[in-house]
Amino acid sequence: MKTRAAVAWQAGQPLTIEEVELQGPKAGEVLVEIKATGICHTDYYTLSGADPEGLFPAILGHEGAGVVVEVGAGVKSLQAGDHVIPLYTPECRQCKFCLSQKTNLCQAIRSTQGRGLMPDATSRFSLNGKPILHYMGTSTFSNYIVVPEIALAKIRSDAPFDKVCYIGCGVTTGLGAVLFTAKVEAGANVVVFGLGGIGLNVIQGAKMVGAGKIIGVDINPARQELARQFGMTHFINPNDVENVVDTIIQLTDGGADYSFECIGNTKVMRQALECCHKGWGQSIIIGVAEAGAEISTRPFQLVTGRVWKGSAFGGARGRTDVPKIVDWYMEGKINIDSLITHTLKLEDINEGFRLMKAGESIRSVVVF
Ligand code: NAD
Ligand code: DAO
Ligand code: ZN
Repeated sequence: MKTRAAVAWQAGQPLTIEEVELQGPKAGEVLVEIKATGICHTDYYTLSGADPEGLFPAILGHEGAGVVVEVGAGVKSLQAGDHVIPLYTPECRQCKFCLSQKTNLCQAIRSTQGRGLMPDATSRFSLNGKPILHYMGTSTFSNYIVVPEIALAKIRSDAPFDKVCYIGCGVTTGLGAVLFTAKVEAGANVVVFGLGGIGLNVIQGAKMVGAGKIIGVDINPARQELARQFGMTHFINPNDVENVVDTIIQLTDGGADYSFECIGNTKVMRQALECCHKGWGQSIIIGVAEAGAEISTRPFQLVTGRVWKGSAFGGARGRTDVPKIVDWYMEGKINIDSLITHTLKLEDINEGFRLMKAGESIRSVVVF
């Protein structure tokens, strides 16, 4: 079949809208009509050429929601008409990683997904006979996609696609880092570095669990108002204080119980660790730093009890946790609508990237 898609031909170039050839689902695969997709910072990171594993030509996008059109042989858990969110972190429930219950990093299709291919090591997308690669196993900038069954979360059918698509990455990454990775407890003091599409969801998660002080740090003062609506109690603009770490230590009587780095800046990662409380403070790295970057601190920071952790997709097990997060949205327990600042047509997808780069949007959503 043919599908409309935004194709990334090479790093640094705008996407172009094409009628792409899409092969149907093979065994264990599912054809999905994508109804809406968010544009995430990570799509920009890959398109910019900064991602050393970025492959071209490819169809980017990893934050979508849609409807199952057809299932391949052997698919048991889904049928045509089911509403789904594609998962760039699948959940096979059989690999060593899934069975460990210690991580959400399912490895069942990792090697082919990392090469932009389906599990049989081929692409379902092509144009003029030449293959176009998948991206993060999802490629939600295409109106129709083929995805392995283990990379689809089935969600309730009354949830609006143009809002819950954001649960496919940003919402789950932020909330999950608080709930699943850090397991923040009520009353804990939390510091969030970077108040963008991820950081605001960390704030929302911290508020949800009843955190004490929720301190936001951002160089963009315009982020303050929305962050306060989501539960931030104190704001620090690093440009207005002499030393961010000292300011946080004073505000929290010795340091944060939990800090979250939601920028991808290795210098800020160090501040996020060093503002943590001696003896128990934990710092969670969410931001993706530039290729080859390294983090540093004095080892004594760790000897004296501070803990450095990372979080991918919020530590969420997609098929298990994503439907629950959709329920929370539908029950009014979390706010997504205020974070979706722009809704665009596929033809205007490059405008979505411009808005992100200019810091003018929190989330732009493309509706097909
Ligand atoms: P964003 O651009 O919307 O937000 C980043 C925020 O950081 C902005 O408000 C910006 O003003 C602020 N900022 C920039 N430099 C700063 C500094 N030096 N000090 C303080 N604030 C600063 O980005 P986002 O969509 O929220 O994504 C944040 C990061 O998370 C990116 O690196 C992205 O790739 C990564 N990410 C990680 C995962 C994961 O699973 N770990 C998932 C999605 C995104
Ligand atoms: O299992 O080795 C692996 C890789 C899992 C990829 C997890 C990606 C999370 C961070 C990238 C940001 C995604 C939007
Ligand atoms: Zn697995």
